[in-house]
Amino acid sequence: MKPSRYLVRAGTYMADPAAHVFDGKLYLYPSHDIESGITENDHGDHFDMRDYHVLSLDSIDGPVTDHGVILDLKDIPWAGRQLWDSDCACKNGKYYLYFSLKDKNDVFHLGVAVSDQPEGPFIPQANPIKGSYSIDPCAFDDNGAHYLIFGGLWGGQLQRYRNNKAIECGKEPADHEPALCPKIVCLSDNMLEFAEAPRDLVILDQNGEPLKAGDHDRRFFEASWLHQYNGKYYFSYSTGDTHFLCYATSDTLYGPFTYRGVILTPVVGWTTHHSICEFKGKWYLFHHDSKPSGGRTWLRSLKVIELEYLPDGSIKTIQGQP
Ligand code: FUB
Repeated sequence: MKPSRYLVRAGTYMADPAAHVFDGKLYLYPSHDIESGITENDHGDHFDMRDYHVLSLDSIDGPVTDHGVILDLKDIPWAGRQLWDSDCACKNGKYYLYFSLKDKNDVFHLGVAVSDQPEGPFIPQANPIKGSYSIDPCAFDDNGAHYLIFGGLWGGQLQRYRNNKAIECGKEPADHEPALCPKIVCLSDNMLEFAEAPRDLVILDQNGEPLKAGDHDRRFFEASWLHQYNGKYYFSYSTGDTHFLCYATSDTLYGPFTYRGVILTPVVGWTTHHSICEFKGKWYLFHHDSKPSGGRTWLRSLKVIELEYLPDGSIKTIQGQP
């Protein structure tokens, strides 16, 4: 297997790559990291991104085309600050970019912007998606029915909600209590709204118990991704403060999912975020690290490496710092 490779030239910083194949081409929808001078803190204020680009590749080893800015903070009517992770879905020839953004009250919501082509430009809706909160939308197409999976702790504000309602005191549950879950929601026919109330995507341990909030090596933190392999649903995510990319599997879309293991051990940098995509008959992990920026966690670089499934459907662990 080939070693991982960086996808964007030195000095350009991008992260959180969401990979999709549209019309035979591979498209990446990353966050666009910048140096804005904000001091690093647990709220993630230093991730102060202001626009999105889209990248495309005709072959996995070939050149990467940067299609330039596809959506700018200044063009989003409800924008406060911080364009975090995004993802894209295609339905009936239109493309929908789902993104994480703080409103003018510094509260994260999910937004959507529409284009006639995968490389944009995307036109944002006037308001965030009604009922949306937190960050990191992953768009999943289940045979023509479209879903978002989302959520992220700490700076991603998921701890401020219970049962889809904002709570007075936004704390994580105690260590012995079930961990907060990522959310899954079906999208409306027009792709612009939630068609239902978001549900918990529950992750169980091998004994069938929900992972506990204190299980920092395995519990969900942020960076949701969902894909299907051999008829099973694979939900993968970051454990945040322990810096693993993990996965859990289920026979059904809404779960519950069962924890299966680590896909990627910690990389250089605090965050770890990814997507998994099949392209021309091979499976790949797209992710980022902060090695090229000398460990500056808010200046990340995109990488790709081939993913290996074992005969029992498990994923071979990749070393983040080989
Ligand atoms: O890029 C900003 C945030 O960092 C993302 O939304 C998180 O998943 C983490 O990668």
